Amino acid sequence: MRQALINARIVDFMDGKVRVHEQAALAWTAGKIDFVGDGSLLDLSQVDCVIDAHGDLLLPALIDCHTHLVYSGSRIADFAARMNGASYAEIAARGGGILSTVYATRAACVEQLVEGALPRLQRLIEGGVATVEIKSGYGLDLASEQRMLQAARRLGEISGARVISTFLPLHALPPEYASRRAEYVRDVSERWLPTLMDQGLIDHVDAFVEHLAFSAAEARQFFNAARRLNIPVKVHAEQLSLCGASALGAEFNALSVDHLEHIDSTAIAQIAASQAVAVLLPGAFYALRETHLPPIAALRQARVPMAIATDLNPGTSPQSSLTAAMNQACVLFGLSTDEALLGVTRNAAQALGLRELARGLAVGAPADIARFALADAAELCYWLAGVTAKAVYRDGRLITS
Ligand code: DI6
Ligand code: FE
Repeated sequence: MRQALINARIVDFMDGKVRVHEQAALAWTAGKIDFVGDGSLLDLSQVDCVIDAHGDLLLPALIDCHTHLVYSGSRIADFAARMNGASYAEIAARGGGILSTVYATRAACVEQLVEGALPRLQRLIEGGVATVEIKSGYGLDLASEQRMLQAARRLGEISGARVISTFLPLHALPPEYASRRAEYVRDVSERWLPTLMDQGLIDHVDAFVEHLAFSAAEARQFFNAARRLNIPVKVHAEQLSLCGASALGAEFNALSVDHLEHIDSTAIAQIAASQAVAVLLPGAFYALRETHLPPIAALRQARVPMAIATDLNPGTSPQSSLTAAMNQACVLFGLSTDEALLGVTRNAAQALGLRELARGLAVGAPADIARFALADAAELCYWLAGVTAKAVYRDGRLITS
């Protein structure tokens, strides 16, 4: 069946310049775009289902390339403690923080994980998203990491969104390995990774490189194991301090290096010489009241592609609107609205290794389309709390309206 959206205003910005094509139409068959352009050139007798867009904007559906949206339990007490002056590290030391989410997540079965995460995913989709990356890392034992990754796969099936799943065992050291760090890194690299990969549960791997998490040397050991299995790498890099994570990312040809508040000019040159996308996570910067800004001007000058993601997680970025993250990237980090648009489409696709999606609304590309009843694409960045899409299609199938 061939479908088309007509009377649309199609926003094209894949080369970095935003243009709006008025009176445009978009058609697709079997999930692939086969026409995009002047509405008068589309032969409607060759279309089975015509939808009048009534002048709405059509954009490539948005891509949230960094989330931790599968988890159980609540971190509201952590938030309250932070608002009373406690730091993220203090809260972790007194039993809150990542490990409290780990205990709650370990106690949940796959169905409970799915039930808890689905409303968060649904809100992302309602905001225009059709592709979401979901990380593990709150299980931290083989069976619980497996359940998290199974929940991510299941969420993709239920919601219709394209879910990319990332194995993140180096997120926090689980208490049962407290005095056995080296053994933990070896177990996740040599045993858990191949096991979960065999089960088809892993698309990418990631590691949280930070003083309060894992060292670059520990992450290197894990990434070497991933390389042997041909699994692409991503890395949580220089969020709270400069730890050599982006250099490690460049060394392993990472798809992306994420956070980067504390990256320096040497590391920027290293990632600029690699394929890595710089994924900016302004939600965590905002929620933690960070003050050390990522060096956007230097990243821009080095022509490092920049993406924006929610980092949706219960501890440091409780937000399920990607357009709100675009607003934060503009207001807090100084991105232009055009940069923010590229950051949730083309560059976010690149950060997930999704070449076809990086082409945007082009003939032959997947029909991943977001429809917004807005006057101007920059309005996606304008509203503090984000905007809602009128409809979202993934591979030509409506996933919300
Ligand atoms: N960086 C973060 O900010 C989150 N994870 C990560 O690798 C924190 C996750 C949490 O506090 O639950
Ligand atoms: Fe994260």
